[in-house]
Amino acid sequence: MIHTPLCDLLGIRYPVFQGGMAWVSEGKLAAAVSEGGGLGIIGAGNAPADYVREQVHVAKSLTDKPFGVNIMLLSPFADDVAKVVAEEKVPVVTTGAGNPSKYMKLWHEAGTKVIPVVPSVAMAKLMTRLGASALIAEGGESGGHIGELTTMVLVPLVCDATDLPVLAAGGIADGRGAAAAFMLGACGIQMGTRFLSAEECVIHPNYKEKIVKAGDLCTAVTGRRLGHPVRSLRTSFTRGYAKVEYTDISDDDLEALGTGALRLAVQEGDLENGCFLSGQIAAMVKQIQPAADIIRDVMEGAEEVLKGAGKWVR
Ligand code: TUI
Repeated sequence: MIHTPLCDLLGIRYPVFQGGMAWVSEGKLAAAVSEGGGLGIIGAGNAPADYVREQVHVAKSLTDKPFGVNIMLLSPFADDVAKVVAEEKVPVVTTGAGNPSKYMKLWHEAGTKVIPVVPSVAMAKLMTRLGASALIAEGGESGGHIGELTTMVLVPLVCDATDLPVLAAGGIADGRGAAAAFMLGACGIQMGTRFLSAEECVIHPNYKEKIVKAGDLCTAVTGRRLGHPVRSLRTSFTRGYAKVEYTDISDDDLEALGTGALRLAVQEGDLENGCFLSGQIAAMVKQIQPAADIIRDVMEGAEEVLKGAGKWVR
């Protein structure tokens, strides 16, 4: 059995987070992950506060175990969602795509543990100073909005920069990846893409099919020109975007190309216009299974790998 300080900090059986994915991780998936012994996380994305509150109630109705909400800080509703998290006394909040400093006091007063995604050493140090409970070091192999550094580089650098527990994210979907994360100094992992194939994940069947059929060169990054690079499956959407990204198209028109594309993928399974966010590791995701089985598979796999980790040592 793998047990780390993160398990004690949060009262969870396995040191595994399910990444808070916009439009994707609703209360049902988060509750299934928490019931399975990990930490399920509702993805607020660009959704209004009422929707997030509703999903928090769904999660509370399905599990007594701790769960979290992820706040996407570029959302126009981030301020309101931050308040909902405090009012509902959500046990854990994770943040992405920005700096959550201005909300830390509010969350701490509500007893909510703050676990930000940090894409750099500077952000790791700042969040440590401001009282974060742990940090998520997410490498650019991951799906959605990505930073510059890879998981292999970012995780040990962040571990060296903080005394807090660090979770590794980006490019992890099996026991080998989880074991490697522990070797880099992490004491937990976060997975997003692997949970896209969970039975309890409510995305359109076309989305799940694309994930389980994805190959090694399956993703592309769009949006670098606008300063927020996003990784998704190579589709007619990414090809169309790439064709115009470095032309004389205005920033507003480029931005408009992406607006609504994620919702089209998740809810309509729109193969033509949808943006199917995914990490590079989709190539390793081969079956649809319950969230609890995913967690168990990955952690039992990690245990096997770690038991054999000394095999080359003489
Ligand atoms: O946030 C994510 N992944 C996401 S957010 C998202 S929705 C979206 N859609 C279109 C454009 C942008 C977002 C889909 N996937 N992952 C966590 C993450 N956070 N990755 C990188 C960062 C990050 C980047 C900069 C965190 C902090 C940060 O700070 C910059 C600063 O100094 O303010």
